Amino acid sequence: MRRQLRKRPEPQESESSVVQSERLRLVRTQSNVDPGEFARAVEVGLTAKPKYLPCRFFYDDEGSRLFEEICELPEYYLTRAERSILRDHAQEIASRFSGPVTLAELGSGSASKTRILIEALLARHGALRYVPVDISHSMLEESSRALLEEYRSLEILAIAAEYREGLRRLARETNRPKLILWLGSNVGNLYREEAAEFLESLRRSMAPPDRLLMGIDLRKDRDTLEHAYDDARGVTARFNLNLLARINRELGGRFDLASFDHRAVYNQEAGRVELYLVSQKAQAVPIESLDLVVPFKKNETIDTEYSFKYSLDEIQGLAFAAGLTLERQWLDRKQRFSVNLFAPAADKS
Ligand code: AVI
Repeated sequence: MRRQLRKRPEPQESESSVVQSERLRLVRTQSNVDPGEFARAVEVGLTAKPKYLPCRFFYDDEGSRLFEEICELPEYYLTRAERSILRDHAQEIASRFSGPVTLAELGSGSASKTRILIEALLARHGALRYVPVDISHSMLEESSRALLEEYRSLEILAIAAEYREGLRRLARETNRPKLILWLGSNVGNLYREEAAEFLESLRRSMAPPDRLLMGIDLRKDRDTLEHAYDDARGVTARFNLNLLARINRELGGRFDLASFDHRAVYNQEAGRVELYLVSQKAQAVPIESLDLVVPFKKNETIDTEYSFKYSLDEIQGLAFAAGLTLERQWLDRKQRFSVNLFAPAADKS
């Protein structure tokens, strides 16, 4: 079951670039937009056994808005824990570089936690080049403009692309050491082997002085985890159900959202929270533009997301598999979340 990363043929180096101002350049790779992709994934996933939908499709405008809301929920400790670690250690991170750096970020979104590092790096080195990579062109443009307003000595190259294409573009930024951010435990939405493989390709794009700063959520008790993914206000339920709403909006689906439940289960052995949508009854749902009717049995599930959690040993194992060295690791006060600084392993670079 493929979730976040897509394997595609190597794309042609085709990109369109718009210079917005002296301090802002936006680059968009051609393969960034593929209007048929969602339709194909829905057809494949809803005719499979068991049914599934890849979690990368959560993030249309409504899904991105709901995700921002999730990040502020009392039960979703991940964002707060990561933010507190960054606040406590941003200066130490900035001091690890002796001169100006390029700060790159994968899946930057609204870049809210990034500000902490931007400020520390600007305070230490005076100037900063920020290179956010995100699939959403509109989010990139909006957050880049806001950052440039706030920070006069900042320069931005914003890349609207998927991670792999973004990395290829990023590898061309060679004039300064890079600090690459991959925050929010986004790595958790990849299978463990996929995560190692992706990090290895990321490591191959790094030069010896470059560093990767990655937020990784930790294994912990079932209660804390299941509440984090099934909050009392039902925001995560709406986020999950938005996948069906998106099929209705974009593909002429006739899902009745009220007849599906949101379920979050911690699979302790695999160390992952699993999200499902569960059909409350036997039903058949037409999806017009796919010319498809999807049958559901009562209690039949659609797998929508796995969110892998790591032990400290598993983080070391991940680093080893990817050819990275864990240079420094910080945990929050309750030891729920980790922020990790990796260097390319000396024998690999
Ligand atoms: C984006 N990703 C790291 C989130 C997570 O925790 O796996 C997505 C999420 N799904 C439900 N709540 C948050």
